[in-house]
Amino acid sequence: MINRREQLKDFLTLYFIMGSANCLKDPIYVLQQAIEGGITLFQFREKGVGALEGQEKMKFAEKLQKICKDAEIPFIINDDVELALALEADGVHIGQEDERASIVREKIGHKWLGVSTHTLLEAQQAIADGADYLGLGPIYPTISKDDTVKIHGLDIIKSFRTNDIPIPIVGIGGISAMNAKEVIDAGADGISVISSISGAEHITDAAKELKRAVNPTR
Ligand code: 3NM
Repeated sequence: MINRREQLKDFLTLYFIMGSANCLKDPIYVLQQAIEGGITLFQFREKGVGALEGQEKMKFAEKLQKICKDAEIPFIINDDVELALALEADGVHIGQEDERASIVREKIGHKWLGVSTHTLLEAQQAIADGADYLGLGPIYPTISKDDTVKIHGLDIIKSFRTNDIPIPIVGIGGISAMNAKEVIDAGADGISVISSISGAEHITDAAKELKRAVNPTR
């Protein structure tokens, strides 16, 4: 049997995050093209100006989930535990400002739980609370999240590794095909991106380029 954590680590290689506010083109098309380009995991993050709510959000999530299911790409929901339970999503991702990780863990049972962290202390707490993987950022300046405070650079990834953080970590924030390899070389198990895929002119090519950068042998 495949170890659940080892399996998750592979899925984290090229982790695409998107909501309707991030897309220049039809989000359905964007996700389909991103999958064709080789993304390994998808997070539905419906935030920002004009974000869908209630039934509309649910219907939209269902459509994206179906596309992921057909392609065997795990489907993770940002922040909205009730939606994740209603849709039987594969996991939930939360930030420090969201509901406490230990409470989310209780609610979601064995679904994957990702937590955004910015310090070693936050990481240790997230692990104690039951996180399966950590998001770590912003590594570089980002245009996709306006409440980020400090740019951490690669040093934070290295420090998580030298302090033996035992669960997979993904770098996030300003990652592109130009800098993705150095994020992996610093010790991340994968990269998560919004704009370098959702904002690309040629989405499939952009995803392929990122995949080559993080995973040159496959
Ligand atoms: N979380 P892009 S940075 C959603 O630092 C998110 O925790 C961050 O978007 C964090 O790939 C970020 O376009 C935005 O830079 C990532």
